[in-house]
Formats: sequence, structure tokens, C-alpha cells
Amino acid sequence: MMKFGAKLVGGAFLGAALLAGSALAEDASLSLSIKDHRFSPAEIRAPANTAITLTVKNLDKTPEEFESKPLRVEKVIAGGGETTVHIHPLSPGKYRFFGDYHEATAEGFLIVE
Ligand SMILES: [Cu+2]
Repeated sequence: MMKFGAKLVGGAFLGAALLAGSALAEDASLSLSIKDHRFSPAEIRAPANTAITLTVKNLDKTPEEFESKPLRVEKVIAGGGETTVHIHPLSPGKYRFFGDYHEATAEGFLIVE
């Protein structure tokens, strides 16, 4: 009985240590701008299995909505404003995003590799 208890405590301690370790891992920081209703750069790259902090600056005077279905993001950015998008660790792939208010021109891809 005691032996089992000790094992359980040890396991919980290891779990907590692993959680602390992953929380300390560096996020990948990316940034892009919107200008004339286009993303610049229109392709951004990030490492797989890494949390991403993406800063989106809207250099236009009109608002834009940064949206991505595969990334499950939908965020309005005021004209001249910026926002930060937190993206969970991803598998390798090509993830599309777009400006919902100017979808004809505002399109880009996050390439995870
Ligand atoms: Cu939308």
C-alpha cells in the first residue's frame, strides 16, 4: 500500500516537472503587416510542434479581419492597429489565412515545417 502511494507521488511530481518544462519552451515569434489590403510577407514559416506568437499590424486606415479556418482564428484589427494571435503547436503543413474584409487580395499562408 505504501509502496503504491510513493509511486503515485513520484509520477505526479514527474508530470509537474514536464509541464513546467514545456511552459518554458520558447514560442516562435512571427510578424506580418497588412498594407493596401495585402499581407506582407504573404508567406510566413514556423517550426512544427512549437507554439507560435503572431503579431499582425494593420498599416491600412481601414479595419481588417485576420481570419483562418484551419488555425481557428478570427480577429478584427482596427485601421493602424495591431493584434497578437496565439497559435497552438502545429503539424507540418500549409495553413491558409486571409483578410475577411478584403479576401480578393488579402491572402497568405503559414508554412509549418
Ligand atoms: Cu470573418
